[in-house]
Amino acid sequence: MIFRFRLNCTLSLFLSLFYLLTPGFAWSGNADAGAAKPPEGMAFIPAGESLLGFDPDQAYRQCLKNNDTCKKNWFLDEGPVHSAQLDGFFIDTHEVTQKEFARIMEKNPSEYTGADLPVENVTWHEAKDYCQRLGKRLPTEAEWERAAKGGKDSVFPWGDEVKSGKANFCDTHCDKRWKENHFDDGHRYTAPVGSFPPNEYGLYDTAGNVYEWVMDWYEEDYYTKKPRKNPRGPDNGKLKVIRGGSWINYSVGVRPSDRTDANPSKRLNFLGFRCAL
Ligand SMILES: [Ca+2]
Ligand SMILES: [Ca+2]
Ligand SMILES: [Ca+2]
Repeated sequence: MIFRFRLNCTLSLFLSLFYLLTPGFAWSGNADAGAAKPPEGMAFIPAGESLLGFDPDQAYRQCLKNNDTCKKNWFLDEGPVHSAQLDGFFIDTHEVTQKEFARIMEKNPSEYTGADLPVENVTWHEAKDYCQRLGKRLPTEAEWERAAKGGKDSVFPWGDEVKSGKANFCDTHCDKRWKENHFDDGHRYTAPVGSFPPNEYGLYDTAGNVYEWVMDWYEEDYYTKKPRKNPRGPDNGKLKVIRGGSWINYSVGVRPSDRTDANPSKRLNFLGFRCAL
């Protein structure tokens, strides 16, 4: 017992010294280096097996709970649920803010202005450029979905039902005719990033606020191909994937498995991004 204790102490001391004396250890390899220390403002998502997608029929039924104009074909691109193996990676804990974007890009294209509001009205090309200038990149669609689910298989990151105060979507404050009057998230348009509780990985606003550009081209039936390891999307296409829903969407649109698309040159006042590494 005492011997084992001493051995553990010696081992701990050795490892502590190793970490202290090895410059940049946490950075030297790829993001799989165990519990690597995340750069400021980022979270580490460990390597692992991840369930991607959602049953389209269940998503359709979820939609009908709060709206009567749901269409089943909105959800077909989420099926079937399948498993994929992903390497570890870092991802921004927040959507990129206007203050952050303006500091690097020397402009702010957003419609709803405020330093801590998420940048919107950005093209996919600008989002990619911003991340690259910081030595980062856009997340892949699979990485984004794994990160947004927070290691859970529930319908929303917080559970299976919509609740007020969990995410910014088109609630009673929203000025669209499809608003869901029976929910109150406190925001008509965008909310300052981090206004709602984080998911299990410590990520804010993966559900709602602004949609987020990811790296991949969009293909409606991509999930039927069930790519097994580090999916990167189709080789080419015309539209890019956007994820997570926004202030303009039905609550069902802010589920972490929701998939939709946008033209990469398009500027939309409900579409922003976050970076990965
Ligand atoms: Ca709202
Ligand atoms: Ca978001
Ligand atoms: Ca969809």
